[in-house]
Amino acid sequence: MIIKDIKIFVCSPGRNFVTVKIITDSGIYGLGDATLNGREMAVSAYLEEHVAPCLIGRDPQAIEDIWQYLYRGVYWRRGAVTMAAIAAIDMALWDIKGKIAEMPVYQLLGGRSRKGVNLYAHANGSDITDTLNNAQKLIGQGFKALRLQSAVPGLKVTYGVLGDKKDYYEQQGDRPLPPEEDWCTTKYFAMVEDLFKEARKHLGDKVHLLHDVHSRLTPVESARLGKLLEPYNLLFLEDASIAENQDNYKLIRQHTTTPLAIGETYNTIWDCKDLIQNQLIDYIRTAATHAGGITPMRRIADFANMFNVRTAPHGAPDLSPICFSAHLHLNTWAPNFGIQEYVGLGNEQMQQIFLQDIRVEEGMAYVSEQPGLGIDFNEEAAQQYPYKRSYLPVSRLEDGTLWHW
Ligand code: GCO
Ligand code: MG
Repeated sequence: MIIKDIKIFVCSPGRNFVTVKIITDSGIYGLGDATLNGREMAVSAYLEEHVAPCLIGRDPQAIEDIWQYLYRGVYWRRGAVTMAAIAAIDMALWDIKGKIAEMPVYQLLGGRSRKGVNLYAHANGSDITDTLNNAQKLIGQGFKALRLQSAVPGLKVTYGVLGDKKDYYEQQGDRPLPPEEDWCTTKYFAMVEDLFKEARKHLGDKVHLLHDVHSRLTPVESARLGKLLEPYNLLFLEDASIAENQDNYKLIRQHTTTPLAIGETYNTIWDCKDLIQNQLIDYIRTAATHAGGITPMRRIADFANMFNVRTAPHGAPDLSPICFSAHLHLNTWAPNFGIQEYVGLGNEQMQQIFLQDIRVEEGMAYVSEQPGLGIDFNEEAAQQYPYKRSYLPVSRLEDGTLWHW
């Protein structure tokens, strides 16, 4: 069997997705997600111009060799664009291998470790009451873990909370330039403890609560926040500080027992090596699409397992359903799986394009039993929703200084 053709699709059913389809001479094909929000066309060009020509004629079953060829072989290692491109190829090859073996991918990884995958849903709100009302609705739908985010009084926009806008695309209107948001740590601290105090009062002790800081705090501020939230028993505090310098987390860790999670922007195991081996975090949140595919996600999971770190893959709306499927296979297998972020199975247009049979019930997702990843891609439907240029926002402090978004 050889790789006969590789097609790259960029469609926008509400938001942009980059999809790779590897077609073999036997007719079997595989699908992968290469979406990099705000930089989609860079990955698409990388795949089209630099990756696809090198893979035509190769054995699609040599997943490991192809991964090494694209990572080690090119000299220019790592980086978000490169790793999203490699990720999509890797996912598509696992999909093909599963179809050849007539087994779902989780079986190829080592088989089932659990009956279903625990999810956490997002409860966002324009104020604390609104967030808690949304949380109650999700609890009513059976969710047992919730990420709580609430707008910060006095700021124009707060990450994770879009008010009446359904996504960041709508926020940009017809002028596709990065929207500008503001940040003030003092105003945030004035809100955040009340959010969790009220949440425990109204939602009780049984529901798991999580919170995303989206890298807005310095390490010492993160340490203070972790301590402040200890009484409310969070499942984890996500992205408290940027960890380009992984040592930042030593300071945070020394001061708090609130569990820590990070990793949604990481491209390789090297980005989290020190965090994991020094046990500075509790959950690693890498995504198959941004960390190079299923092959390295499996390595990260095994490495993390040695240090009592659990996996909690990123599950934002800017990862395609193909990535979500890949995560469900990894999560069904990984002995140290923790929890999966979940924002629904996509809008109506997405459901016409990405065809899947994932079941979500009572806050748990159940992986497809179809051979491979168990997801299909409707090319004609995708063509109806062409790419639209768009950006993620940027963030500035109130004096105008550019800050982490
Ligand atoms: C999360 C996230 C996302 C990101 C987005 C950026 O779900 O935890 O932080 O919402 O902001 O994926 O591309
Ligand atoms: Mg996040």
